[in-house]
Amino acid sequence: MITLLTYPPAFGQFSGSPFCNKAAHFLKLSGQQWRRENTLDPRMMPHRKLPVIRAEDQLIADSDMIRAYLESKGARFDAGLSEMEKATSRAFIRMAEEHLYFHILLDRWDNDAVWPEVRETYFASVPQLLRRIVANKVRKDVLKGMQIQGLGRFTATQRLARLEPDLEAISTRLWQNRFLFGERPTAADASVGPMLSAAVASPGNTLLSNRIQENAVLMAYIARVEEMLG
Ligand SMILES: N[C@@H](CCC(=O)N[C@@H](CS)C(=O)NCC(=O)O)C(=O)O
Repeated sequence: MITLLTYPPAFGQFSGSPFCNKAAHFLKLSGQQWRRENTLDPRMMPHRKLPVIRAEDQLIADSDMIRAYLESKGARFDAGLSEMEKATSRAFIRMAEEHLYFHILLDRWDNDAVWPEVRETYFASVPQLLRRIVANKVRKDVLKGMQIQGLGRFTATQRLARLEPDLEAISTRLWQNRFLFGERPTAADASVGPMLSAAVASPGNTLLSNRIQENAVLMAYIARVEEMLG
């Protein structure tokens, strides 16, 4: 039995982390037997991040490495896709995980209006007396990281403008398909779906969450991908 080490449910989602939600999608699609184990503390994990799976007495970190492990056990997430589609799929995955994700991070960590809710959710395991001190230090580090990454220097309006072509690219693929590459979910859906869904689930209303919520195609797609998690 595979164990998914994941952050607990948050903001109405399987987990507060879209990467943990992605890993759960892959596990579900793989047909393997698995269970979840919740933790809020990733410090003992190989990359000090989650998700991680425990399988055959090994810890496997990183959602892409979890995907590779499941594929090594026979899962075929992209069965039926052409080489050209697989290449496009890879680009959509990177767009979701290396761009959209950082906007979600900023919507959660760089927004004073929702920070108390984010803090109390993410740091619930830290004793109350220390919680604000620990959370504020981590917040400072996260926001410094976003300054270095670059998106932390954009205004909210500039960020939305930068996201717009990505959201349009996703919608374009969905005009005629239930999922990004056809009638059934593939690897790209396990990545793009949870990112869009996490953007909408973030506490408060952000320009990004409003933009997605106003788009019927994206909202129907999020619902379809979420249905897969059951
Ligand atoms: N590339 C990793 C990203 C995982 C990731 O960024 N996890 C975040 C939560 S969404 C985390 O555990 N962050 C804790 C930290 O950086 O201290 C994957 O695909 O699994």
